[in-house]
Amino acid sequence: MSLPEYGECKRIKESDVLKLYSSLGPNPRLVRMFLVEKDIEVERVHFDIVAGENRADAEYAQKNVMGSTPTLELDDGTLITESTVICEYLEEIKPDPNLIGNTPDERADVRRWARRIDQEIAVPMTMGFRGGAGRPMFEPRMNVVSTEAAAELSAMSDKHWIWLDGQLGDKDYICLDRLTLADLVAFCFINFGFTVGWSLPDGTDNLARFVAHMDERPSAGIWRQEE
Ligand SMILES: N[C@@H](CCC(=O)N[C@@H](CS)C(=O)NCC(=O)O)C(=O)O
Repeated sequence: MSLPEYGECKRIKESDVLKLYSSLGPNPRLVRMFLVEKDIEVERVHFDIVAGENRADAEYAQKNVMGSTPTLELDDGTLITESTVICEYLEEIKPDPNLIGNTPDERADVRRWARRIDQEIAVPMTMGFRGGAGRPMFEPRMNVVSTEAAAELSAMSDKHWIWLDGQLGDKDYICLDRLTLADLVAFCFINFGFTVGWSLPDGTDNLARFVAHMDERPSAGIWRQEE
């Protein structure tokens, strides 16, 4: 049995217009950085999530049942949600430059790191923020944990940032010795933290160096834009 070549799923023509429903926040900004790295242009629909615009729009609720951003909409109306899934999709329609691995082994490496960062760091960090400083914004719109649990989750994610710092060591990138989705996920959640008054925990000098060199990439400019 011959398997299709990775990257063969090219449903998109150059002329097609992709629409990204986007907002402030690490998830849409991850996709936007990925798009810049891939040199893919999209039409952007911006929601003010602080004002809850994304949740007040009945049409958007049909496009993304979670009510959150980002959502990618294709010319034919196909909807793709979940930030890392959107990145995977973009990699398939435009394999170069490669950001998720060229071989099954490389892809396993990138996906394992992206998932570890997402699950072990980004999820507790986000839940800690939503149940802590972000409670006034999030409590009316979704389930949030108690203030005590939020503090524990924030402390847990800090410990895991310190763990990631050790894994990074003196390397420039988290895996494959080049820029991958894993670096973009880490960078976006660190920057999200900076936007809400968080700082890298003590003992993360490697991550501080990582942030400084990632900041030099044109795609990092997304984090300096007013929205
Ligand atoms: N698992 C989702 C998370 C999406 C998410 O939490 N998006 C945030 C912005 S970073 C959002 O829309 N927050 C406002 C809200 O949920 O109303 C993904 O990876 O795309």
